[in-house]
Amino acid sequence: MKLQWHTCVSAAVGLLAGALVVSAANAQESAVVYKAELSPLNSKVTGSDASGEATFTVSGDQLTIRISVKDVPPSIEHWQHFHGFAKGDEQAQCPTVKDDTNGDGIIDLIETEPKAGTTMVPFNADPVAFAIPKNTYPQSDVNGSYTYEKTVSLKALETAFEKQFPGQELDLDRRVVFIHGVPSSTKLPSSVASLGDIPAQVTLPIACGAIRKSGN
Ligand SMILES: [Cu+2]
Repeated sequence: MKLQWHTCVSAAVGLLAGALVVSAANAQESAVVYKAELSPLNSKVTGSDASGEATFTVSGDQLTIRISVKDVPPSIEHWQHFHGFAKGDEQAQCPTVKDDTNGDGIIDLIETEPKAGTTMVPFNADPVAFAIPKNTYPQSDVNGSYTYEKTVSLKALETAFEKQFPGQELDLDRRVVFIHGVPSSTKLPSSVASLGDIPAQVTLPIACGAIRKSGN
């Protein structure tokens, strides 16, 4: 009788533990996380090795974008986006020194395009509005750090994205994150190209990371 009771209790404890494990697994399953480890670009211009991490957490209809960087030029605004290919299913990649096709020692925005594609989603005050040249990007502090965090409706972003890039889906794991920007006083050779009439100092890539689905 005593033995039976004991068996019964341990079975109940076992069931409870099982239920806890299952519910923890469900909670993990409901959020999908993508990550990009940011590596420096054009350190010779910036004078420091920018680094950081971008995470994209999808939970139901919510996409939370969190970008944390350090060792970027201090006290200026930093444009940041994900870039990718607007046609086909090519995987965007971060550029390397080999992509400095004009050999001026600087990888400018235009030189990143064959590897990384085009500017897609802005991580500014309103990513869904797709206003790329808008001064609502984060500003670094005096130590050259900042953290950007924004939660948007996934559906709203997907709808706006398809309007901008017909036939394309967000496909985060085919994209790369770029951080841009050096002080406007930075002297750059005239060979450094930019987008339209936007100063090359604003669009100069200073960090990049490929977005990948996270293991956890
Ligand atoms: Cu960009």
